[in-house]
Amino acid sequence: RKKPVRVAVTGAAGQIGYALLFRIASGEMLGKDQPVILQLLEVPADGPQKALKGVMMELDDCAFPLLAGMQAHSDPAAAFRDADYALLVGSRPRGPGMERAELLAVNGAIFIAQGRALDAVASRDVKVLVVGNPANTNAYIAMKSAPGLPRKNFTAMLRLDHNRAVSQIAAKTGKAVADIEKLVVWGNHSPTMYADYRFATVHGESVARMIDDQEWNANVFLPTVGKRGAAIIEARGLSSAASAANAAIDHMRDWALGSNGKWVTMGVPSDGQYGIPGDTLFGFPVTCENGTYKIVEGLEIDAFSQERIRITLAELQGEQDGVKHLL
Ligand code: NAX
Repeated sequence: RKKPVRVAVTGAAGQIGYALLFRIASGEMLGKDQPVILQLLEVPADGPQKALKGVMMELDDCAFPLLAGMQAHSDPAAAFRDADYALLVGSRPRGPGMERAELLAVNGAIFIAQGRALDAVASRDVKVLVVGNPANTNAYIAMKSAPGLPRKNFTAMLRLDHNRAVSQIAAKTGKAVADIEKLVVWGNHSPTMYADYRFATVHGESVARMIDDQEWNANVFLPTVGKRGAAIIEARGLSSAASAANAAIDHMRDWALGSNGKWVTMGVPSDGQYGIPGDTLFGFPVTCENGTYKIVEGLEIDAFSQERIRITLAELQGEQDGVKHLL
């Protein structure tokens, strides 16, 4: 029997948390033979702490064979102790009428504190996934606040955008989602991200050639993927939760257990690939093996793609410049 690993989850009483924790505890993230200890973080207020207790009661009631332990915390320094995995879901998303500077400042405070806590108490190999928005910039802040941990341990979630793009391509081509390979979403997790199917294939056949419609790409596909989050809110009255939790599971599973040669999209710190300045937390195509990811290099970037990448990079640099004075 394998030794349990410690999985910290923040925002654990929120709606993504509710769709996420049961799947982690059932082995869908780290494998059906890997026991887990859940270290759950919520804000100290009574309401969220009480709600968290309720979620833990339900986790108990599932009698998951792989759930080897469970803790509730209000202090990141306790929740992240010896964590092997940290899913940072809780954040302050932009509310109505909230200024950008205010958004960056409140999240700056949260992710500086959490980055420092990870630096102080987590496993040196901790794999960190930031889901809470603005995800790329929050991951950047946490990474910069944890100088004692390798930069590569910090990632942001673009997998939901990636999965949305795969699903749209499957619908357009009439092919199975499982057969679509080599798709990538470049840039920021925001409507500016660039979902790119130029390299995508189905059983070796080019998807771009199959579709052969640049007008559809620019005016239907990209806006559909980019505005999908808003469309879900419009339809459901709530933001994406189950699909976001599913993407977080996919991201961590592939990172930990490998992507079997397949490309997946992760937001990771740049080492200068594709002209993206070093440290920028950017969506790239990666492959994962033995617990590490590798950016797919050497892809050709045409003029249309260059312009889309420029736009999403400019937005991201604006966000990251906006928090530099805090770091
Ligand atoms: P909820 O508001 O349902 O839950 C968030 C929870 O986080 C709350 O229970 C809150 O008390 C807790 N929290 C806030 N600050 C915290 C802190 N400092 N430490 C610990 N817990 C804290 O939001 P939910 O729908 O679960 O979404 C969570 C985050 O995911 C939001 O920021 C949202 O914008 C973001 N999303 C990111 C996506 C992505 O693809 N990267 C997609 C889905 C989602 O929109």
